[in-house]
Amino acid sequence: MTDPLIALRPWQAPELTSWRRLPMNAVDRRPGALGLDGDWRFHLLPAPDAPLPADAWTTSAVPGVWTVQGTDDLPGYLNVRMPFPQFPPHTPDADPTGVYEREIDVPAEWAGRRIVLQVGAAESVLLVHVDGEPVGVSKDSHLAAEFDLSGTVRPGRPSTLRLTVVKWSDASHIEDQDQWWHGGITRSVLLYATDPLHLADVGVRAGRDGRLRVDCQVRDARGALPAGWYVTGDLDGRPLTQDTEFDRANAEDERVSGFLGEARIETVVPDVRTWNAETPELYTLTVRLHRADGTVADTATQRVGFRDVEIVGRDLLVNGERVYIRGVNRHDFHPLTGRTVSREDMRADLALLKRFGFNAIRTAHYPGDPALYDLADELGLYVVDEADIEAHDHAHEIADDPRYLAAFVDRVARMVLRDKNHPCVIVWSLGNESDYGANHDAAAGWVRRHDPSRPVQYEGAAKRGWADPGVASDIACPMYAPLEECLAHALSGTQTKPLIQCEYSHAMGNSNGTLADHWAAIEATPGLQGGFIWEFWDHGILQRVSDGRPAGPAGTGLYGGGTTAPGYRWAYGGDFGEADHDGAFIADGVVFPDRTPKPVLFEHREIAAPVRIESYRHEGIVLGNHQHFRGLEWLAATWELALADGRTLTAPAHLPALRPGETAAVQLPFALPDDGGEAWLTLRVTTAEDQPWAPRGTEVCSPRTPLRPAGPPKPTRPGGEPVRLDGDGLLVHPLLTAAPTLSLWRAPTDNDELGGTAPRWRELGLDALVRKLSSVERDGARVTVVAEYAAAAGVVLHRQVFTPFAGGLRIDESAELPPEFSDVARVGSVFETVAGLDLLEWFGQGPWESYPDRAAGAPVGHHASPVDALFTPYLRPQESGGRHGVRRFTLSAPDATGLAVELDAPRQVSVTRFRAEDLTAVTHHDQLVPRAGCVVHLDAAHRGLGTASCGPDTFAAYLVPTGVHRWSWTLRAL
Ligand code: IPT
Repeated sequence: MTDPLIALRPWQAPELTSWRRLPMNAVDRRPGALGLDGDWRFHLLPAPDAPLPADAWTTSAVPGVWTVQGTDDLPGYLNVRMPFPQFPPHTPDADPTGVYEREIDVPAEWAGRRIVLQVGAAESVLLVHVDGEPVGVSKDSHLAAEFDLSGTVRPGRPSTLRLTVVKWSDASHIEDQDQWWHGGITRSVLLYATDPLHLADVGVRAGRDGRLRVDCQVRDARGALPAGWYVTGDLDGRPLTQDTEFDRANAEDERVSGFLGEARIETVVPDVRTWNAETPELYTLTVRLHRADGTVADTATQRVGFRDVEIVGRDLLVNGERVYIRGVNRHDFHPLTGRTVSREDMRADLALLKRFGFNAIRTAHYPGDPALYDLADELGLYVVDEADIEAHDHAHEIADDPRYLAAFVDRVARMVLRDKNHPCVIVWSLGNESDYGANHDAAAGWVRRHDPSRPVQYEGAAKRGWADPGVASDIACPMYAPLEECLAHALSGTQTKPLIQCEYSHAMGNSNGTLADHWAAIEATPGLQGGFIWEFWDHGILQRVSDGRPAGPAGTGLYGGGTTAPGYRWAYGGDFGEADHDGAFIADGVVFPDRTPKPVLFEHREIAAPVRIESYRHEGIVLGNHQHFRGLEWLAATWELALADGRTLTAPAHLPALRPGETAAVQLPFALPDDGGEAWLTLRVTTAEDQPWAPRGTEVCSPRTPLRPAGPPKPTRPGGEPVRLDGDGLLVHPLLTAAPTLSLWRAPTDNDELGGTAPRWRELGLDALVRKLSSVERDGARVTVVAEYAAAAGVVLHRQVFTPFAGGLRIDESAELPPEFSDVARVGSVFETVAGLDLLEWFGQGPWESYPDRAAGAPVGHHASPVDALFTPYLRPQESGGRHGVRRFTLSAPDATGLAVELDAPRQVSVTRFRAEDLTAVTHHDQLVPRAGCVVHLDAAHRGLGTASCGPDTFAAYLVPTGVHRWSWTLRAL
């Protein structure tokens, strides 16, 4: 006989969102539950209705996705386009279907109890059977599905539980998020038991005025509620009782026939400690459901944060404060499991975000694991909770398709029902990139009735016009809007909603240019309140190069510091043989796949600095507290003074007692030496005590200010070795293996490629400059070499004047860029050194990578790094490793021999093992072969990074102008 669940073909029935699934609720049943995670019997069918062979079982780890567990159904990456051509709600016949089976031993003492199966998440359709009997169906891949097994399993006896997971379904069309496609059970499976009389849901409202309201939904699995039940509770040990006023009103209400099973607890907590992202104060609430005889039938425990969220005018307020939203979009991702993320991993994600100054996440583009919200409550992060709806490829059809109406409302409602008690959740999001239609308004209507305490946002609605996004959005939340448009809106006088970009500053490859400019504008412009960087992860899956397979969970320990062990690589789109894919667009996060921070995080940390140097005047340094809720007492600090003579002086700093928004002048602890040299003051700010997200002593920010600009360069004494040139007029120098030549090009970043700049560079021929010597003139010891660099677009004239001095050589260069050479990558010199010079020490910005439009996070000081550690291993090799504002540097061998370079002005410098063409010749970091010597670039001008892979390019101020560029430097042997 055909299985009725299969006969129903629920994978092609969008109207059917579930069958016999229990309503979603906010009661945490994890404590005391029977975990069913571990190895399950597994078989992968080619289609849901294919016959299941009796043998041929393998095993599969639950939770996990079979796409990284050794099956032939591998991960695939497509952003917008669906991986199959069928229109919604249709799916391909070939539809991988995982059948998971295991025995469950239901404890004998559960006899008479209500027994519930919870499947944490399965993508995309879940069919449940027990002992061959159909139990239920669920869709909505990132929320749990619960089924009542009370009548089906027999306590004390084993039963066979089968979970069938169908990969492609009508639901896939609304789960078309920009991430890998997988199949499997991605969150924990568990079984729990309650008394038949139970808390079906508990809803908590807790405001900053200390008001607490707890609404309990009470049900009895046997049907009618028994007489005499009641609830009690306690909040951090303070007893709470049922609100009799509410009972009376309920009983007198003619609309209510009999007593529906509602009870309320209401109280006011005096002197309440409010919750916010800076001081996430939590209370523990326990709610007990009693039988008439006073015995406890059910208990629910949860943490409560007292806080308000409201929109007043065009401001989003948390506890009355207009907080900046320093957010990031976070997906569920892990380089080994694909999608399954442990609680420890989630904690590490969020702790890292806190350490780098973030205070918000958007759960792009579906609700996270329940543990994520517990952690955000605890660590202090605002959450925009997003429903699992992205109809991207067929957005327009689906947003108004009544067949999908139930799914939209169901997904949004289930998220709200589950997460409503978390103080961290400050906004509900109706989903992502699904156009805008009646289905959205229906879902918005449900939320507004059920939870009027939080705003709703939906980017697609805001597309209608930021001033009036309609019923589906209380926030103007565009994505990748150019800053000037945001500013124009905020200054237009027509703005009615807070403007908080749901996605901005696309972090693909070497990116996030102009982030500091965005924040300068946000902090200066009422109506602009922040945004969410796209995105947290580079979704590179650890892949064995030999057979192209995902390493899977066995790959633990095969990566670190952003790169992989030899023989492995970070796979991106196309690496699993997908016929159609979107390449490295999946690698667009602020962390590497192993959560190693990319340089942008240091930039962000500084932009978000809680304490800042407002100004430096003769009377001293003015410090300001830029937080919203707390003082500076949780911070410790040290002054650091970097001097041009090579010294760095330090002194303890005493942070003044400042309330949010306050400033105070403090005395400068140093006297400046009277050599007239450049001097930079940095305040190193660290955590004074252990924080839940960072140990004591963790750097929080390092605001800085110049105290004295650079003086004129020291005169050089004439003399030195005569200049040696080869027949092409190229410098011959014992420390260089390649003479300094003109460089106008860089290995294109993802922004350069996808934003169209790099294709234009190739048209101009900048990647294939041909040098031709024009003239060599000698004037005493001084030699002038003029060369032409020919590209398809024309010719650039390059002049080098070599002047030897005692102990070194001075090189004055100029390059004249005709108008055809507009917007090039760089103008500067490139040369290569002998092998063995493996340590770079520099005076300039650092220690991390910085570029002209991403240099706010790198203080000026004396820095040192092994050359190999300077390079950032972006997944698709590209321009990397630059340091901005370098005044001078040495490159040395362990025996202290080497070379020293002094620049005429702070310049962009990079020292790596790779020529630009080495980087462009490969597609993955594992294919790079480091050169023995160093490739050194000194740039008179270097183009900003921008974010044009998805969003605005850099600003005009960061482009390389045409015309004449001049730069000078000296080269000495150490
Ligand atoms: C936007 C998506 O919302 C996000 O999921 C991701 O794809 C991002 O872009 C780019 O990485 S949608 C895009 C069409 C602007």
